[in-house]
Amino acid sequence: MALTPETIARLAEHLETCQLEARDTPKITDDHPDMDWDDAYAIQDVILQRKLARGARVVGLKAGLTSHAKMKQMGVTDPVFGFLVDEYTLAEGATVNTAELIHPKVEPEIAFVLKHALKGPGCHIGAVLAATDFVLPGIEVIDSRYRDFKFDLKSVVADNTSAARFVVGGQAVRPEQVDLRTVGVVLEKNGQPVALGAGAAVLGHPAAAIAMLANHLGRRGQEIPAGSLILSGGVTEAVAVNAGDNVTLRVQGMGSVSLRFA
Ligand code: OOG
Ligand code: MG
Repeated sequence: MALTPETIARLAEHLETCQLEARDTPKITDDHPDMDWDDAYAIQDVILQRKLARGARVVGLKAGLTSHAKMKQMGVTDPVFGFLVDEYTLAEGATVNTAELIHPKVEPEIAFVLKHALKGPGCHIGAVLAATDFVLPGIEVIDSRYRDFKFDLKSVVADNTSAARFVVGGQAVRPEQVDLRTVGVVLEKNGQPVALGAGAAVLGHPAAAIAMLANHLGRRGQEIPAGSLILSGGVTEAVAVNAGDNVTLRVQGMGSVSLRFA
């Protein structure tokens, strides 16, 4: 670790305050260029501890930057992982108050719900599919706290991978009922398709993102608990949204899920 515990705590407070007050900030590596991966995940963890101390509940986990479309859009090369708490959860068809967000974007995702825990190292898509109870469509609303969504990987990890809101819905299906590589994904904004893809855009198979998360946690002596909901990462590039927009995600054989922005 390159940063002191005091600096980690101060950066966590800064980033969380930006989230809660919908204010942006330059990326934190500008002032801390020697920050390392452990520092970045430690800052994310302090943000989680701050939320838990206020009574938040962890409702799931997320993988991000798992598709080439997303990596290219953000100019980075590796996936990142974050947490989901109850304050991020939206009901199907909910209205998102954009005044609480800085510059929201939406992403089409496949969500996994596990019936068994997953533990790395050595976790692979076979183990993920065996541990999966069902998969369903999800829209993630990301909202980087960094000015103009300009960040590097360590900064975005510290910022809990831009997590802000998410919704899951549509039709939950068992993993053996769907080929998650060829499943078609259509994201519509105001009735027009704005991003299209197939599941294989996510690391060749969305379950590979879950395996990577299990292996990442395994290196830290942690596991993905049974019952977890996990977002496997945007299938396409993220799409900016504004007040007045309606967004619907349709996933082949898995129904649709929608959000409105006001
Ligand atoms: C980082 C979060 C990316 C995804 O699904 O790729 C993410 C960002 O692009 O701001 O959640
Ligand atoms: Mg995402």
